[in-house]
Amino acid sequence: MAGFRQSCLADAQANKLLIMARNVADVLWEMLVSAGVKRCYGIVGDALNPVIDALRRNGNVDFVHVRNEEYGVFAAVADAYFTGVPVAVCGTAGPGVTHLFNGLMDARKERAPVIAIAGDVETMLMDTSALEEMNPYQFFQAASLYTATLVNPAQAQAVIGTAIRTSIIEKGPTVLSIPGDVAAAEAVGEPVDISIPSTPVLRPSDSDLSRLTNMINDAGTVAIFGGDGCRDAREEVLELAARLKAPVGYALRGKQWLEHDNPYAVGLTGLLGYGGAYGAINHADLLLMLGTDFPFSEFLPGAQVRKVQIDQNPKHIGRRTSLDLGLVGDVKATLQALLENVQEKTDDRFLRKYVAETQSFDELKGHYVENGPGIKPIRPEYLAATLCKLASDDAMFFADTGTAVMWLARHIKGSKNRRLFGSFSWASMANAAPNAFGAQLAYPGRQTIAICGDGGFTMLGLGDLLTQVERKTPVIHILLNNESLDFVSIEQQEAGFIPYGVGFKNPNFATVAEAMGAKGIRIEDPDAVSDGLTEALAHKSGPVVVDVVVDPYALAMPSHVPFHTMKGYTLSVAKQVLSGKMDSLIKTVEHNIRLV
Ligand SMILES: Cc1ncc(C[n+]2csc(CCOP(=O)(O)OP(=O)(O)O)c2C)c(N)n1
Ligand SMILES: [Mg+2]
Repeated sequence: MAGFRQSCLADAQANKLLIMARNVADVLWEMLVSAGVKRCYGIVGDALNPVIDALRRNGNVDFVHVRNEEYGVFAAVADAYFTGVPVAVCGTAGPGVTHLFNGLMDARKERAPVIAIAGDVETMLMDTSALEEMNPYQFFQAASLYTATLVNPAQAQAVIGTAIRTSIIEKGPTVLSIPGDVAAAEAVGEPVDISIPSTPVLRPSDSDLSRLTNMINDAGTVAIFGGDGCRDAREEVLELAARLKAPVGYALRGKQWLEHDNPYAVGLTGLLGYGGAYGAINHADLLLMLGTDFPFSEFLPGAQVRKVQIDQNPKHIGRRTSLDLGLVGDVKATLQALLENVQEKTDDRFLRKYVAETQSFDELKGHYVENGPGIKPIRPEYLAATLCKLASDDAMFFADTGTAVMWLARHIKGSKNRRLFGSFSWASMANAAPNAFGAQLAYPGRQTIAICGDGGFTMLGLGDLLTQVERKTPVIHILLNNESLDFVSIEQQEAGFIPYGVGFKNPNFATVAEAMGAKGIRIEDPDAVSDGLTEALAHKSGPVVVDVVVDPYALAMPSHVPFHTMKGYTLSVAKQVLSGKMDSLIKTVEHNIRLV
């Protein structure tokens, strides 16, 4: 009996040792989980096999097997951006790793905490130009905030910890390159818990704040222009606008935080612009640019308007336009401090003028919406406005780079709980479907809508529709089927080129979707738009593809071409529209564009 007990004890001891023996990959997942990681999107293979085996044994991370690593990264970007919690992605040595790059650039631009695990060749093969070998430092230099290669198990805690902390605190992608032999090697030391500080409060010095207070108090009229940096500062921006009787314009990335339920909102400026924002910004005595790195300097005023910029990133200060004052600080903390001293203004004529201009612009914007039911092929403006009306109040909308962004900017209205997202700063095609997939995994059951280009959807979305079918994610894909890279086609025409390399033939995507196991709906007639969208929005048991045959000649007003490609014409059109001359332009452009 005693002997039996002894042998049981010895077995237990051995088991304990077995349980306790960790490899480096175990340490990796334990640390990632302690930092909040719940999902890892990617594709397995060679160097990653021990990493994925440790993930399986860990049991706390959902491995989201996608068909293309790039799809996984775009999903992770939306997931991480909205939850604020880090998300892992993985790809294996060489070609699997290179598929991560485009999405990681997007994570960098959108400031999403994405941690990439890049499989690497065994250490004995390093720097021998081995099969699938690639230098991660060189390759990821542009995208990653921190890149490390694990060559020794003793590095793990320090290096993994740095990758996690950098990604969360600096908000962006980091890369851990892990050779298969190091991932499988026995760990040195225990995993360490990651302690993440909450975001520190950053505000300008008292003397700078008092300079700003004086500038504001001295100004007759003030306009506000906000970007993504206003994400947590909506309340303060509105309070400041109320105090100063200041119209509030925004960049595309500020729209979802500042537009809804805001009596001071005056729309968007830039090539996608609408409303009184352009006029307000260019005619105020003082412009306050808050948390924005808006890249189109041509739409910002010259020396006739005094300009102040507040941003927590010092690199953003003064790089788009000359400033009278540039301050480094969070918008929220800075405005809270400012509101203690800034005086109330009583004259609200400036505000009322641009709010009224915004309202009348809304009517002009409605041209193709109201006439939509009678126009075939379907006008995308009508499609987007109908979608906006039918979608739920907490829907999350994602738009592909292409004309989808224009319709999102113009015709999808935000609300307190609605979210609008895209590859707004990196401007990659094909982001919307994966973005929506990632959001659906982060917020199961919430209405997630991807407005996709047909170019974008066939570039990346189609293959991974299979992933969505398997996962039964109820993402609503609205396809702008225009058999064209329409955005580029318009770009070419407006720059005086003959459209070339932009046309292609599509199948019936509803049939394709059905064949893949998704729900498919085809809409060809304008009077089927409302019913088709209603049916799609009600579908909860898996992905749905709504194939909408839309007018490829639809033009955004004002135009939307990057400034440097357009020799002044588009800028002039944009500025005319933003100055209230839209109806005559609709006619002019409509006629001219069809002549090309
Ligand atoms: C990966 C990538 N390739 C090329 C481009 C250049 N580009 C921007 S929009 C666009 C056309 C998009 O076409 P589609 O998805 O069909 O949308 P549409 O404009 O027709 O609605 C292209 C080629 C890009 N931004 N990203
Ligand atoms: Mg297209």
